[in-house]
Amino acid sequence: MGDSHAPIGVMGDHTHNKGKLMFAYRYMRMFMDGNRDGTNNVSASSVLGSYVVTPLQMTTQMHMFSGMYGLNDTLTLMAMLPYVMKSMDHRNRAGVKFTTNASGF
Ligand SMILES: [Cu+2]
Repeated sequence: MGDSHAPIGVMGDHTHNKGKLMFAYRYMRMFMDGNRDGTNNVSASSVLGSYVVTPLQMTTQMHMFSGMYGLNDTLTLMAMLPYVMKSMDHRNRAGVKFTTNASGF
């Protein structure tokens, strides 16, 4: 397909000629706050009426490594390896706040 590419962030928009390689790195950050039930906002105290712990906010970060390789002029292989880091703040019925973290490939 030559040198034309969609904007960064648009994946799978092109192929490569035989033997051509491409590597990419992307960083993504997402912040979420509050709780919902369907389309309605739900307060933390309302959640704590039904559950012993409520989430308050969460931050997700992702390092995305990807590569492409032109197997031949009509077939391109693509692989993606995301490393995700999540952090969530909580509050329990006793008013104690705490944070949990998770990360990995
Ligand atoms: Cu490519």
